[in-house]
Amino acid sequence: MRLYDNPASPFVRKVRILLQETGQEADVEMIPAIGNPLDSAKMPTAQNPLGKIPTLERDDGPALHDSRVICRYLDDRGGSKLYPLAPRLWEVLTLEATADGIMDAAVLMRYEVGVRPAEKQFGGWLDAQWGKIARALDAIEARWMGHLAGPIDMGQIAVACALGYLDFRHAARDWRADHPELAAWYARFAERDSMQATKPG
Ligand code: GSF
Repeated sequence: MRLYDNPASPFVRKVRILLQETGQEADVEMIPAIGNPLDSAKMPTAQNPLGKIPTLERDDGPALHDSRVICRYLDDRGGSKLYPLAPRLWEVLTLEATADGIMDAAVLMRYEVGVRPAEKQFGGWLDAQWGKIARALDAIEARWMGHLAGPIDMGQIAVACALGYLDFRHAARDWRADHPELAAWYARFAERDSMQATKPG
């Protein structure tokens, strides 16, 4: 299998962490793919019409995307249980969707300042996207800490990837200031070998 990859991508990091946690990393070749909505030349548009990564090319079937589909496929292939059975599955999927939403907003903020021409950048857009991130972090701090204390699952991995991306691209926003319990959880989770081996760069 071939995974289209960018070491800065929090969504690709979800897949890379799952591969390490399930002992499948040797089965996947990483293919560099750097791009953005205005420059998709190096993105796998033949395998994923959206031109986004991660995209997983398989030898025995069509390419898979997006990160949630790829993670569920690899979790099934590895016989692991990072997606548990129902009813806990519904919580895990909702927590992963919350974390993915943080990543979506954080990536859009990055594109606003890193891709759009300076004269077209709009501060209100950045504040609106950060508002989604702040509400999501507040919700995790208020309602999900019990879940985060449970056995590792894909929701926890997605939250860790989202927080690592905030540190990587939006450190000045200091997400830890208003979320001490989440910060303490992340300090412990970030010590995992799979986290240490996939730091964004
Ligand atoms: C989002 C992937 C994504 O936005 C998923 O895999 O869960 N729903 C998808 N990937 C970004 C790279 S990133 O993680 O920074 C991407 O491919 N951007 C290029 C583009 O054209 O949007």
